[in-house]
Amino acid sequence: ALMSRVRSLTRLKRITDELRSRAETAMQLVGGEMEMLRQLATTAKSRTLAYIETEAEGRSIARRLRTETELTVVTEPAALLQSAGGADVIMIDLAAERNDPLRLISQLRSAEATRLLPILALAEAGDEARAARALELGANDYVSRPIDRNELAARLRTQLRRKRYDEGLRRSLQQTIELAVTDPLTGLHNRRFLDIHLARTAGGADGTSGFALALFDIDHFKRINDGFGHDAGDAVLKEFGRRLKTAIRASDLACRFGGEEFAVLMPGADAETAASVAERIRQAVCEAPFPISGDHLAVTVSAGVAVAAGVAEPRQALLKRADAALYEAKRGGRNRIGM
Ligand code: GH3
Ligand code: MG
Ligand code: MG
Ligand code: MG
Repeated sequence: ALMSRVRSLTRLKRITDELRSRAETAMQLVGGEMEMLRQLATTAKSRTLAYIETEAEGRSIARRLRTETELTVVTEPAALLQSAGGADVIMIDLAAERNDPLRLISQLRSAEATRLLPILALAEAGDEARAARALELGANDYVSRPIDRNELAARLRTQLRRKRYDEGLRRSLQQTIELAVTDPLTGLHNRRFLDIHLARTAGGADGTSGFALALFDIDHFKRINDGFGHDAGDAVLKEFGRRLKTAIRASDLACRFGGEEFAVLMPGADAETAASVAERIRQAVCEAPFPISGDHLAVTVSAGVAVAAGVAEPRQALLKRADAALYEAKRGGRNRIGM
């Protein structure tokens, strides 16, 4: 049982260390602070879901933990599996004869929704071997009968603290990743995100289905900056981002490529489809002036469209062709689509 406890704790530490290191690296990338980690103290009452074989003992445990957690007792494994996702901690009675509590632990560990939920086992007096087995299968800790109320409460709190800490790490990692792939001005994805997607589209399962890329560049954008100021320029970029987003399908990926250049990745699109999407965007820009700081600015955009020439084509080559097509559109007089 001691060895199993050590192994269980080692496993936990590995997961948390990995998570912390990723969160820290990500934070450093965007120059953020580990603020999330300092805000982990929380007073919200925890929810514990317990699978206890007999209702009488379930009631007794619930009564003794009343001030500690909001405890819901179920006497059937199916009921536990059904609502486990909403709990903070799971308690499992290893003495439950009718069903196989060890199997229940395995099931919780293999389901996505409960994979990381803290599991606290209740062991029979003297049945350390079974408790050890529970730890090996993924339980985080156990308490032996006769149950000492304070020990149970303390072990419960420990699991809860760990869960909140991990959740904090996970949240900050998630937020940092979103920041790292989002353009702050337009709220669209940025070039980093597009690059990741281009690489995936190349190597992914749908690598054989074609896709198209359209590059957009606002026409004479320097004149807008020069004539109306940089803030007006920024507002034009925002408005363009909105119109771009409105004109594409949910499965298309729009991003700010850099400066006043934008890109749309269209999975599954052929040349004709891609050209018509680009044309729709061009029209959405020129058909109505941009309402910017009391003015109405006439804005136009040019685009270059390229269709992936098969899985083998390097993504840089595709980008180059789209850029060349864009250059042709500019040379041809702007406010048009190049292919
Ligand atoms: P054209 O593309 O039609 O050839 O002309 P252009 O005037 O748009 O040409 P160019 O691509 O050389 O100019 C882009 C300008 O966009 C230059 C840069 O100062 C401005 N710019 C780049 N990023 C931003 C930004 O985030 N905000 C603002 N306001 N301007 C930006
Ligand atoms: Mg440009
Ligand atoms: Mg240019
Ligand atoms: Mg331009």
